[in-house]
Amino acid sequence: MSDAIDEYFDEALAIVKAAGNLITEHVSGCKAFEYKSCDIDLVTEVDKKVEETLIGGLSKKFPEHKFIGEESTADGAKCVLTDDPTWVIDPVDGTLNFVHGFPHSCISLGLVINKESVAGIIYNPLIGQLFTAKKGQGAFYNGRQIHVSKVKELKKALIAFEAGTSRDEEKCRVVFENFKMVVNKGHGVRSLGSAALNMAMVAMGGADANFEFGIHAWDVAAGDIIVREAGGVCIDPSGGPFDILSRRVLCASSKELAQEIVKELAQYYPERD
Ligand code: LIP
Repeated sequence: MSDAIDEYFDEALAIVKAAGNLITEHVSGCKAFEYKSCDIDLVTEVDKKVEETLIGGLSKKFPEHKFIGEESTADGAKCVLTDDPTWVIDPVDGTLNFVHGFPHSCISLGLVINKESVAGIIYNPLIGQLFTAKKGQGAFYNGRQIHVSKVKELKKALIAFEAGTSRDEEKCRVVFENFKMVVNKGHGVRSLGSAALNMAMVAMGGADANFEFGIHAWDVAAGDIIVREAGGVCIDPSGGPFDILSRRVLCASSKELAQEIVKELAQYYPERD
């Protein structure tokens, strides 16, 4: 299987790097956008073009592979995850950042086989950040192997955390409650505006944990394998196993830190993907 994953990964990486040029054409922000679910949930033509480029390139190389993409789903495609090799794509993760010209947006591409992430690429071409991992082969940042931090206690943990792009009242209440918990009990809060890049920060040991409710499979498929290959854990925020379609994620440098966060979190259960 690892030879096949190597072949899939190598082809995907070349396509991702080429697609990154579509993003770097807008270094000062992409001002042409449309609204999706609300005024802070946006999509640009670049999101759509990057996804088309990735799906077009990968389906040509691997016609039997399946795809779950953010913008294809927005256009009505169903999120169906089988055991087949499935590419789970966020073409521009951090679209709000991309519109504003805040340079923390990335292509997030995960390869899921038998419902398990086995390879991941998180590529921010705006500032040249490439995070990669393949099952059993470690996690890398710009070619250098990375490892999660050794932090095991919430009071020493820097937590990557997002307000999200939903105006739902109950979701916002939970966001504020959890923000207060982290500010009071953690070492600090950081918010990049991209779930994938937040998870990449945990993988490289820059942040010690990240949790979020309301994300989608395409936000976390790559980050899941990258964090785990960097020696971290990726679980459900209630403490159970990670479920890629649940729209809930908690990743951390250690299971001890993850379990302490689980005990403190106000929970939110969005509709599944
Ligand atoms: C975004 C995520 C972010 C989350 C937003 C949104 P998008 O993805 O990366 O973490 O807070 O709600 O889902 O929409 O920019 O691809």
